[in-house]
Amino acid sequence: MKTTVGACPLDCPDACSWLVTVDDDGTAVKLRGNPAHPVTRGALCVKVNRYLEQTAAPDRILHPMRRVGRKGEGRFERIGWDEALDEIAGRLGDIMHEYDGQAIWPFHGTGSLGYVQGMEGFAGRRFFNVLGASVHEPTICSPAGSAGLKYTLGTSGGMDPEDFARSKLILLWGTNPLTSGHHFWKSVQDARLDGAYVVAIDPVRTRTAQQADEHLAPMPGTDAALALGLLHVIVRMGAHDQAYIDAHTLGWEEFRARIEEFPPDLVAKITGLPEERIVALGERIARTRPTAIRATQGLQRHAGGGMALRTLACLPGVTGDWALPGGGLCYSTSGHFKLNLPKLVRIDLLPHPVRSLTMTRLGEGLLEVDDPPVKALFVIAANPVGSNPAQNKVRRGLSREDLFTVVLEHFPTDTTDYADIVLPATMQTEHLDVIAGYGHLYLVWNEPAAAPPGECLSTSETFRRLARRMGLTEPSLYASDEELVRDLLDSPHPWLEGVTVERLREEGFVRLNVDRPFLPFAEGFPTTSGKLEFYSRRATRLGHDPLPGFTPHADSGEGLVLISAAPHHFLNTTFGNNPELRRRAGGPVIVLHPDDAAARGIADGAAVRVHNARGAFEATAEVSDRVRPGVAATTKGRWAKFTGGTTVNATIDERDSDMGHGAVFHDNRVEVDLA
Ligand SMILES: Nc1nc2c(c(=O)[nH]1)N[C@H]1C(S)=C(S)[C@@H](COP(=O)(O)OP(=O)(O)OC[C@H]3O[C@@H](n4cnc5c(=O)[nH]c(N)nc54)[C@H](O)[C@@H]3O)O[C@H]1N2
Ligand SMILES: Nc1nc2c(c(=O)[nH]1)N[C@H]1C(S)=C(S)[C@@H](COP(=O)(O)OP(=O)(O)OC[C@H]3O[C@@H](n4cnc5c(=O)[nH]c(N)nc54)[C@H](O)[C@@H]3O)O[C@H]1N2
Ligand code: SF4
Ligand SMILES: [Mo]
Repeated sequence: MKTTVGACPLDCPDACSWLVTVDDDGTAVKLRGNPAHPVTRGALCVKVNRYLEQTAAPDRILHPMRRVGRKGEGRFERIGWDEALDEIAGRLGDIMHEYDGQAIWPFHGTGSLGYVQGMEGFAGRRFFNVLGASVHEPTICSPAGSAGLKYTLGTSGGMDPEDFARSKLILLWGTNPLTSGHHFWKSVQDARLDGAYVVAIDPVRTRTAQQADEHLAPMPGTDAALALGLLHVIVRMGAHDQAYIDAHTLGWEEFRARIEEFPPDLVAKITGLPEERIVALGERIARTRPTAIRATQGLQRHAGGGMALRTLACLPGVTGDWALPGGGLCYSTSGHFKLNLPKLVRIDLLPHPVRSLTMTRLGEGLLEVDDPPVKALFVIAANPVGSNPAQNKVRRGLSREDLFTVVLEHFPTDTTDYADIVLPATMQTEHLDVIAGYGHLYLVWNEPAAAPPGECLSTSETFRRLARRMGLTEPSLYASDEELVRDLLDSPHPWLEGVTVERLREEGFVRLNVDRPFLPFAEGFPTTSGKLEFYSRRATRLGHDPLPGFTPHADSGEGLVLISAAPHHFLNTTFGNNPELRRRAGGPVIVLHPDDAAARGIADGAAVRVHNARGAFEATAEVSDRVRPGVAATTKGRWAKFTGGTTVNATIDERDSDMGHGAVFHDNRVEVDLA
């Protein structure tokens, strides 16, 4: 028996460190949380506890396959790697000859956040750069919030989640950590032991909201107005920190005038919250130092998602919390990892500048983009039929007979059904990688523990072989996995000093070289002015309001606002095929407020059809005041092939949010009828 250290590759803030026990004949027999990692603390989650079961699942793809049926049917024949690589190389050569490399779209998803095999390093990107392929803009998850925060703070990185243990007031704002990254809860518990008060702000009474001391349920997409209303109360009380504002912020007088425009009675109308609850929370923030805000991705999947985070990040600038251990805001820590991404992805290998294609507008990209049209699509660790907006449009795009689609996968998803060639990919216990948490400050090492089953190849190796097959001579295309990590770690930034492959291997994880508590803006803000920018020239230049403000929902009008947030038992569509997790999750449910259900003659447990002009799906109604009136809730992550051919994503629009081309998953109006 031997034990190998690894890292969970899934798109989850916790980036757990795990230990794999391998028996004498090389089979991985046990996978558990690493007790030495200060955030993982020996526990994984309900999903990843079944990771080894997934690696050995009977539906795992073990060999290259070629389509024999119609696109979408999912009928394939087994072929060899040689045949698969020959066919791909031949088709790519033809497309490049007839069009241009930009007719190729390397569509990277979030199935793995590894820098070597996954999205963070755009595995295979060097290869695509040499071909001059279009650049993939990874917009599906968090770009709106990140872009918004950058206007205010100069970075999307904020507090260390571990420092929430020092907070006295915690606002869990548009985040459901007990489902979507439960290791953060330890910090909340520690803070509570020390007397902290916890408020959840979420249109839905989630698992997390149930555990909070107080729950406010605003209408979705109104958070920026709420933040301005809270600031109104704080400023009226004179509780703003003038000394901090003078020393560390830009544009206070202008911002103060904006705050004046949002008195609590108006904010009550916008948010649907009682005025006295807004005032009470404003007063509580005014008198509680340090106050910390945990706001994550759910909050920004709206037309005004970028503006929401931009505005929220001003709150600790007004109260001075950014200067205090346990004060400030945390969205994602990924901005703090100053890795050498340019050296890893080598954008300089592009023969000429190329266009970008936006991940969340795949339907449009396949059906409407011209000059050149997309002729080859590589889907890498993504399941766009399940996870993208506009499911029906995506299916139409993927059905194009003249589109050559290659999917690298573990399982026969709704997307592999449209592939011309399917390539079997290794899973995390079978390849090398390194992961950065976006909910902590550690780099986590993943050593391969077991041999890949069947003919599975890692993504990095797949692209080395394809490069050879195409006769490409650029030496960096043949870098080994370990060389790729060395390029990534080759950074002069002091926070990465001493972070080496050797140490990562030896220790399993390494914390960034930052103090504890971590005050990210102790030396100033990484904006042009060096200050927190209430007033942003950069925003103005890029066509936005110079000041933080409130941007309303775009999908206005009739119907209920449908939120489709993280499911407890799946991770996006990953694990959506696991029989035990499917059993525990049950079928698709839509939660309706009793008033909204009554207005439609819908009783608890009724079969309903949820629809809008974009599409429809079927679900069972749960009538409950867990949702506020006007709002309905379901979860993402189902496989369409198990739920009658469509999921909630059939109802979602391909529209961009206000910043960063982010998606608008929760900015979605639907009607609900008895089925
Ligand atoms: N179990 C599990 N864990 C996951 C995932 C999963 O699928 N399953 N997904 C992973 C991924 S990819 C990500 S990006 C993260 C996402 O995790 P979160 O950032 O937690 O995102 P969501 O689950 O989309 O939404 C979080 C909460 O925001 C609320 N919300 C939606 N709109 C609004 C709004 O306008 N205002 C307010 N105040 N609240 C709003 C929703 O009701 C929901 O409870 O989780 C990761 N972790
Ligand atoms: N309705 C609704 N939809 C949403 C959201 C929402 O809030 N509501 N949230 C969105 C968010 S936050 C995200 S991040 C996206 C996620 O959307 P995607 O990025 O498409 O992620 P998944 O659906 O998990 O599909 C990932 C696939 O990658 C495969 N995979 C995993 N690891 C590897 C690997 O190492 N190599 C290869 N080749 N394949 C691998 C898995 O088997 C899985 O099928 O979904 C979005 N979709
Ligand atoms: S999904 Fe999140 S909580 Fe679960 S093991 Fe992976 S990193 Fe940890
Ligand atoms: Mo995500």
